[in-house]
Amino acid sequence: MVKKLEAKKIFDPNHGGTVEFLFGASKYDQIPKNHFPEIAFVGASNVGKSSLVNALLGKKVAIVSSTPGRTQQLNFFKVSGYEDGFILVDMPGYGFAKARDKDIEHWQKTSFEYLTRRANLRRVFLLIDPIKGLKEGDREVINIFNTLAVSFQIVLTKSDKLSINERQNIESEIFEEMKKWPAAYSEIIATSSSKGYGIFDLRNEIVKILEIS
Ligand SMILES: Nc1nc2c(ncn2[C@@H]2O[C@H](COP(=O)(O)OP(=O)(O)OP(=O)(O)O)[C@@H](O)[C@H]2O)c(=O)[nH]1
Ligand SMILES: [Mg+2]
Repeated sequence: MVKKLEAKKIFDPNHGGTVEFLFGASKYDQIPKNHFPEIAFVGASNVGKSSLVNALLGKKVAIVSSTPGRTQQLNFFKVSGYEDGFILVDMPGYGFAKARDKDIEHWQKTSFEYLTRRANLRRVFLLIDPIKGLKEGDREVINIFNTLAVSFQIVLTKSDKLSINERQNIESEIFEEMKKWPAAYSEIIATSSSKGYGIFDLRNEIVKILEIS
C-alpha cells in the first residue's frame, strides 16, 4: 500500500519529525543490522555531503569543514516521524591528496562493504560538485555501482556557485554519460545547502523512496 506522506512533516521538527545521531562506524561489523530504510550520501571529499545532510534535516547534526577528509566514519542519523523511522548515512569522502594513508584505505573498505552489502540501503545519492565535474574517483565509484547494481542518483551540490546556464551544461554532460550507467536514476537533483536550493526536491525524492520501500 502506498502511503501519502508530506516531506514537511517528516523533516521539520516543528511538524513531528525528530532526528538523532545514532552512531558512527569505521568498521563494517560495527554497524548493527536494522530494519529501517537507509539512504546514503556518497561523494568526493569536500563535495558537501555533511552540509547536505544538515540542510535536509534542518539541523546541524553532521560536522562540516573546509578541510577535506573531515568525516572519517560512516555516521548514521535516525529520522523519526515516518512509520518507525528511516536513516540518513553521511559517508567519508574519497579522493583527496593523502589517499594512500592506511586510515583512509580503511574507511574506503568499510564504505565499499556497506554500499555493496546492506540489504536495507534504499538509495545512494552520489554528490558531484558541478564546478569540478566528474572526476576519476567518481567514475571509479560509478563503475562499481553499475557492476554490482547499486542504485544511485546524481545530486549536484554548491549550485549557488554557478549560473543556470553553467548548471545546465554540466547536467547535459552528465546526462550524456549516464546513458551508459545502468544503475543510475535518470533524474539529477541540483542543490545548494547554503542557499537551500533543491532541498525541497531532495526531501520529496526521499519521501518517494520511503513510499515504495
Ligand atoms: N558555496 C557552497 N559551499 C558549500 C555548500 N555545501 C558545502 N559547502 C562548503 O564545502 C565545504 C565542505 O563541506 P562538507 O559538508 O564538510 O563536505 P563533505 O563532503 O562532508 O566533506 P568530507 O567529510 O571531508 O568528505 C565546507 O566549507 C562547506 O561550507 C553549498 O551548497 N554551497
Ligand atoms: Mg563530511
